[in-house]
Amino acid sequence: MNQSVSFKIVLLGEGSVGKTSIVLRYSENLFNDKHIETQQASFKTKRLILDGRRIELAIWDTAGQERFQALGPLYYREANGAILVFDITDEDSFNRVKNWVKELRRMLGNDVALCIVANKIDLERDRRVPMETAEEYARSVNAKLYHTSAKLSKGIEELFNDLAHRMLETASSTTSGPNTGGTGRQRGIPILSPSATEAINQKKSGGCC
Ligand code: G3D
Ligand code: MG
Repeated sequence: MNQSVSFKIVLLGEGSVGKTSIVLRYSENLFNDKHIETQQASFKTKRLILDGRRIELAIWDTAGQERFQALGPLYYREANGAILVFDITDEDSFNRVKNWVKELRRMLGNDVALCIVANKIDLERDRRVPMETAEEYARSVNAKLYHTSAKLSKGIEELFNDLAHRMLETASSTTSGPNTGGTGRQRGIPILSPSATEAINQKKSGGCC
């Protein structure tokens, strides 16, 4: 089998939209009804095989900095994919996603694969963001819209699989070599900084996060 390819994925969105729950559901198939205190900016790794290629996803969750408007480029730099989450029962959270899209496009260009995620679809009766509005918006910014419920485990696997496919395509279509993205980012090769590697090792050895 080919060499393993690593991608960095970041989760963004207002506090309480379900970012940590989505990561937890995908990485450990868990849902925690009790409030999940995100402890530090942390990431989980997930390995999968797609089209015969070994893929390693480094999935970054926030440490709750979004509550203080304190998430900056350090968090999302070098991301190959971004998952922008809103809560379908909260219109403000949808507007916040629009701001993130602008910022990511400005800072990372078009090479970053954007997924807009309408989470908490199990609360359909309290929906405040019409599905068509979200679909139309996603199309207008060349992002894909996904409908998920971390609680009921709906749409999560599809979200990450689809994103992994898209990142793989972007990496493969790089004609000038894997290291030379227009934004100067590395694409389709290991993206782990020494500190990130340390974090992984910590996690493997039962460390926090
Ligand atoms: P965040 O990481 O974006 O801040 P969390 O969000 O994952 O911490 O989730 C915030 C709250 O939303 C949590 O409830 C969590 O259980 C709930 N939640 C997350 N995903 C879903 C979902 O798909 N459906 C429903 N109904 N709730 C969800 P609490 O009560 O602990 O604040
Ligand atoms: Mg969180």
